[in-house]
Amino acid sequence: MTPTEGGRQRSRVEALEQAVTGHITHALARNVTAAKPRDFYLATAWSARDRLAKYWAATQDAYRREGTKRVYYLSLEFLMGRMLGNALLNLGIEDPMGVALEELGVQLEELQELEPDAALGNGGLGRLAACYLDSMATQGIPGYGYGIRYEFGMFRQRIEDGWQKEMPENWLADLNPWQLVRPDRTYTVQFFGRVTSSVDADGRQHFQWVGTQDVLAVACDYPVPGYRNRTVNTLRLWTARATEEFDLSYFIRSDYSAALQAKIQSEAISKVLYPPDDTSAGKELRLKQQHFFVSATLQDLIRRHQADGQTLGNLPERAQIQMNDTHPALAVPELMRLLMDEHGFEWDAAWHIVTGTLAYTNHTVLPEALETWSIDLLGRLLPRHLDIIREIDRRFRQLVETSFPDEPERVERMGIVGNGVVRMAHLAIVGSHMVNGVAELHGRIIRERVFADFHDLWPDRFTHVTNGVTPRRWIMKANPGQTALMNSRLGDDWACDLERLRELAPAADDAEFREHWREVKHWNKVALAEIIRRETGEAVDPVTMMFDVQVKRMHEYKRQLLNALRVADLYLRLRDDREMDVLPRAVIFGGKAAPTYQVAKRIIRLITALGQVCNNDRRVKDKLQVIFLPDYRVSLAERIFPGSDLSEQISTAGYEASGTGNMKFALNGALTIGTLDGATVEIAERVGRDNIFLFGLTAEQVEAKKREGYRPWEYAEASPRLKRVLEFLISGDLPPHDPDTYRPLVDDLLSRDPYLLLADFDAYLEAQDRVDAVYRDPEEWTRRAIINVASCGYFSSDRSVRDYAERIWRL
Ligand code: D6G
Repeated sequence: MTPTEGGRQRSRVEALEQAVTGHITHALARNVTAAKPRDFYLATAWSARDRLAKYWAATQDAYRREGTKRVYYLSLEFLMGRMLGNALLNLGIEDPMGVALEELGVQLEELQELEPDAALGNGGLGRLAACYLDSMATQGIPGYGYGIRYEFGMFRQRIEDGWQKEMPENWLADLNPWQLVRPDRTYTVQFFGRVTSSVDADGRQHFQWVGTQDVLAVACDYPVPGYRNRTVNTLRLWTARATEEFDLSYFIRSDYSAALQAKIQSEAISKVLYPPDDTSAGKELRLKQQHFFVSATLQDLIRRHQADGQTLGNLPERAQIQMNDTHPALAVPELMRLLMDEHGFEWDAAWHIVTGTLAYTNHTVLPEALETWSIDLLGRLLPRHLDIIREIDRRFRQLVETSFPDEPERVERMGIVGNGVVRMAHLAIVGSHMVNGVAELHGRIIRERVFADFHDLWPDRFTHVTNGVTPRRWIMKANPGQTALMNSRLGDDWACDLERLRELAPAADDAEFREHWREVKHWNKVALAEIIRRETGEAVDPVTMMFDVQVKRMHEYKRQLLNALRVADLYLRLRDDREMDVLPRAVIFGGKAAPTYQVAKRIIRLITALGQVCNNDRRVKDKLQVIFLPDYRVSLAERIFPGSDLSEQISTAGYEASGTGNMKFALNGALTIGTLDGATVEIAERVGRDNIFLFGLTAEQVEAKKREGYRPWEYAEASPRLKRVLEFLISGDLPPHDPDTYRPLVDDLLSRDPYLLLADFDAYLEAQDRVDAVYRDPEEWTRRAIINVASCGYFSSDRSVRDYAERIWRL
């Protein structure tokens, strides 16, 4: 550092110190000497926000002035995680802030731990939304996230007697330093009521939605800083407020609870995130949430468009709306309604605007997750929308009939309204100009299978954009050790041009670099081991044990159960022969099960039971430990990926649309054992088949097996090891020592096994043996890990967002 640089650094530190102490004194009215860590956290966050605020206002002004097209990312879920570390990193003031706080006698690291995760999402879909916001801001794209500010986010998971227990997550219990409440952006959202019509002097029919129950949507803004580019975008989340604080007539009669009833009902809308994972939660409140956030968002963006001096006719040139799954699909009828009923457009002109503006991302091929709403419910809650949907359906069916004459079954299959329900995916496809899958394979599956009829009609409407993750949070922030090592080779400007990781490939053959690489991994494993000890009381050895990790939502198709069966097999073999020469492993699991998903909860119980038997058997323990890390969430994930050796991506081929955990592992130097599913296919293509452990049936083979009639019991008959494992599960040997606890799992595997665990079991064991062999050669393992990182630059969400911009948003 030159003397001038040193001087500049000094003055930055001093300015930050002043900012922090200033907030403690003025905003918290507290003496700095009496300040607690929580006060320092708030003051630090406010200091960061002050700096963001300046850029925030300037960015929004520039968007207005320059009139560039805006992108609206509508999502019921945003899994943002913690914001402080990210804000400091992106502002480029991490180091001086660290020094400033140190001089004030506190550690930045510790303050960061005080921030509750903003967990307004269930899993991959919500985290993807967060990564895309980061990437849009980093690339200077005028992107806006729109969703709901749930008072209670994703539940906190505890393990009690081995079972999952859900606790409410009150992330707003304390002051939230990031949010900017914007009462000046409040909209009325209507529900229920009825539709009347009138004819004007020109003979045009007009519809009025009357007698409605209204709820107010109040904006709450969160800054989304780009990486060191002075751009700050907005995440705008809506809170529900009652139109009248309370009904005064009841209040006067001292009936307080009746007086508050309406308020409670209205405000329930933004109370809690649904944790349905990917099954459709057939709940009225969920539908209310969807309409609530869609309506407020559309009103807001129309207002902004008009405030820019534009007429609505050119909305598609100035605004693109990306629907993250079908949860925002009511945007189709709601935008039609706003354009026709509120802004006087005719049907055709309105439809042109709607389809020019909207695009839809599909995230799942599970049939049970394709959202539908009963006509009764939708018609009661949103009568005008149902009318509009029926009219869209009528016109659409006509089009299909003309395009495919004499194929009435096809028309029926493609209908938006049918069998008493509205099919939201069909509504979203018909109302969009583009529909995309989230990985290459998934794109193909929706074109050829799930939405084949639609693809026949509109081949050009379908595309795919492979998911990505932000390297700022998932490499730089999560893994400072690896970042520093990479900087030593690449300089420090690879994070916004991740394809540059390629230049790391030659380092894989550099023994000294590999040595450093192993050191970094070692310390990351030490840190993870410490978390494991704190959270579970178990001591895992980062030196002798491979950390073999599967973290993600608990779901049958993700096959945590297959992993558990393999663990059980290893345990049984070790019990027979304790001298057996196997690679010592800590098999680590993390993930939440939807509270009503009994099978998934039973699988968690099985994993914790395996932990009880392995970790308490002194002679097995050195070779096999099983850990279930409770409360998997973004901030925990940031510690897990860097500390992992092996990434388990073992879903049934054809079921995982993309996955993003697979990318985070690979970019943090873990090798993957996996099936050819989702984006793992593309990881394999890039890292090369020698640098990944693939096994199991392909998507085509899975389909073929199902077509031919899959008989899982034959696999159990044919594989003695598999048979023994299944018998072990119902032997009563496993805690809680009741043979019936795991019997439903075993019965289902032997009779239906819809996700083909038994068919892939032997291949999985064989692949794990290959893992063992390579891990025993640390030089080779490290070489492959470096190659993995060097080959995965493609999986930056910056690239994904560029693909969206080009193929879908036409920016
Ligand atoms: C954010 C930041 C603030 C800006 C505002 C614009 O709250 O600086 O003025 O967004 O909001 P709209 O006027 O676009 O709704």
